[in-house]
Amino acid sequence: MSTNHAEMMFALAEDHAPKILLVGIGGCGCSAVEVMMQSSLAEKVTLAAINTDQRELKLTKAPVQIPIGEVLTKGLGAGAMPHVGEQSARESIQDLEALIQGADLVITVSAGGGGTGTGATPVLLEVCEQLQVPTIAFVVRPFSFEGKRRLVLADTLIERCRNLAGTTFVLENAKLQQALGADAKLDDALEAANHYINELVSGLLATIDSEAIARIDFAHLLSVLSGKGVGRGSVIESANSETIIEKVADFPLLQSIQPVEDGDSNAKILMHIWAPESFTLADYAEINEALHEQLSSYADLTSGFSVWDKPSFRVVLFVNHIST
Ligand SMILES: Nc1nc2c(ncn2[C@@H]2O[C@H](COP(=O)(O)OP(=O)(O)OP(=O)(O)O)[C@@H](O)[C@H]2O)c(=O)[nH]1
Ligand SMILES: [Mg+2]
Repeated sequence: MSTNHAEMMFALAEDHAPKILLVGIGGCGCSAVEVMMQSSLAEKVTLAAINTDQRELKLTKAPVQIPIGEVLTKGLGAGAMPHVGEQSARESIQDLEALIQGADLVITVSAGGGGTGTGATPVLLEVCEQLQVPTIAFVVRPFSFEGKRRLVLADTLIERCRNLAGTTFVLENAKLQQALGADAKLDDALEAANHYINELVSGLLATIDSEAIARIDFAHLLSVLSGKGVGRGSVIESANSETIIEKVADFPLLQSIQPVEDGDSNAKILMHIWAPESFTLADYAEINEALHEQLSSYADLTSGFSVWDKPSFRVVLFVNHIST
């Protein structure tokens, strides 16, 4: 890919809008990008796909597609060998630099356990660090039935991302399996997982969306997602405003956080609520106050709100846990 291509993609962004690049790496990352191509996220960020496997890469239809390690792998994939994924990214480092150039934020989506995602993601994050571009990494952990080796490799990737990305969000395929039940087919589970990733990333960016009624600015988002913490994210659906407060306060994600002592928090919470049109700013203020009361004993809470055309509510919740 040429630098001009990246410049052209960014030139399409609204004036003064932050230039956000979302990069899917490897098979899982490319499938996630494929889902995002069909969603409204495609209008808000520049979607790019990176792979050693050229067939998977082309299937994404992403506007920016970067084959890596063409000499090393002949475009056939990294064969579940992370060192091949890593060397492939190094072989194509100039293309990666050209991709990142000019971005205000880079979000990576990849899975640990295979070769390309595990090996190439840290190289891309390193390039971002060198170019001083902030980063957020979404890392998928494989199903436990895929075997211990894949899980160990995924944990290695999470560790490497933690040292490089502003926040590393960990998504567990196993949790999705539980949610879908034992009868779910693998393809359906992966598809559902990719839609979930899309909802989480959309939720994260909704916090800065200019169409939101209550939103934060881009610099604020970056500050919440900095500190090299481990992030967890979740989407909570609710039929009415009363149950939101209950569901959020009871949420397991928040239970692992230590309550704040001496006013010093090691966790930051970012939350965005979608509500029906009938929902007023006063209603939002009420929910917000209740949540602040419940959660501020745990952490620093930032929230926003958008109106949508559905009768129900949705909350996207992120916790960035920074170890001290
Ligand atoms: N959620 C989700 N997980 C996926 C998907 N595809 C693969 N995975 C998971 O990701 C892990 C790594 O697979 P891939 O992303 O395909 O591997 P890769 O990075 O392309 O590695 P190589 O093919 O070896 O180069 C798998 O063990 C699965 O658990 C997907 O579409 N969605
Ligand atoms: Mg692959």
